[in-house]
Amino acid sequence: MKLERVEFLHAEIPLVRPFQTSFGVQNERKLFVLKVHTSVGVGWAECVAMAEPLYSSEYLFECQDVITRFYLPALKGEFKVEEIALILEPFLGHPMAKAVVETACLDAQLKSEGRSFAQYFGATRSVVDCGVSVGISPTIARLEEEVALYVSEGYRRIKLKIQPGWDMEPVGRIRSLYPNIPMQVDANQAYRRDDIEHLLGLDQFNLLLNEQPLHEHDILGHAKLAARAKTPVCLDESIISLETAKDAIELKATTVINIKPMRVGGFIEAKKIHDYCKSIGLDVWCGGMLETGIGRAVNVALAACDGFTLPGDTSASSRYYKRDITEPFVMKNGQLEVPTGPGIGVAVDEEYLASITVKKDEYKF
Ligand code: OSB
Ligand code: MG
Repeated sequence: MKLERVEFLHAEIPLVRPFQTSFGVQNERKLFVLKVHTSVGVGWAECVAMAEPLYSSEYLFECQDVITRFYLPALKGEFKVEEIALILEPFLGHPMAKAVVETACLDAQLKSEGRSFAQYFGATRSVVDCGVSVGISPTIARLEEEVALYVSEGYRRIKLKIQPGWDMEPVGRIRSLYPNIPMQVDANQAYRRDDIEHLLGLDQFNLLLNEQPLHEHDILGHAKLAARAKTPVCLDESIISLETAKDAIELKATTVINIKPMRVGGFIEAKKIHDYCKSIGLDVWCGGMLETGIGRAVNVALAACDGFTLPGDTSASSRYYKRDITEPFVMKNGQLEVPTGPGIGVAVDEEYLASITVKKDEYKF
């Protein structure tokens, strides 16, 4: 295929409730969407980088900058979608920026072939199990209310965000209210090696896993924790490629992986991590970044592959937004349906998107 023109759309969508993690509070999603016009048709993708470099080193406007300055010039002329990662490899880092370009081109390609992302991945499920990620609350009572809502809606797994000062007490409270629900925690790197002894306190709560408790570069620290803890350690931020996944597994720093496709440079790399983990019997689940329907659709398609052994952060649109920018993902019986239409399989509500767009740029070849 050949790229002809790329549109960069920036929008803001309020979240249904603030989402607080150890790195900050999000009241709205700053959305950055790529619409690529190619020789085989139009493709869409959503960049998951946040407005500020708080979850990872990437941030929105840097993504647009690296894409316009380096990636698009390098993609001038004919290429195959499967070659994009190799063409962009000399430009170090920025996996989220690379991922959004590759995913938009892949959407255009698959649409032109009449194939869905799920078919492309070789996915076998028609529905995926939903987990939900619950932010840090102002009070334990408020946390109880929010969790009660999600449990009543049918979520099959609860993930609680934690940080120093918000860990044993809220987790213990929710566990005592729901003794049997699958539960896990995520600190987004908020602890340090000195806290390992303290983190062993989580072992009493029968958790599925402890997600990224230490700094993203502290593989050794995670291995030290994993050697002592009963609760499996699950890396998120530290895993940015198949290579880093293999290394962390061999070093025993992780025994479960949160496969967040856009964090590892795109869905092709994410599928490789899935395949590798499946081949060695390691549990994986599909992470999320508060995506709208555009990004969620592809996450759900990937999560439909049979190596995903745990419910993902693949929640319903209503968990995040009053109005999604595609048809909403509606949860039934704790599951979402996998889109079957060509490409991402959902339609972008371009009128609504235009009405919330705050900035629009264009790159012409
Ligand atoms: O660490 O998994 C994370 C959201 C934004 C940034 C990082 C994370 C998250 C979530 C929510 O936990 C996942 C989702 O529901 O999309
Ligand atoms: Mg995480």
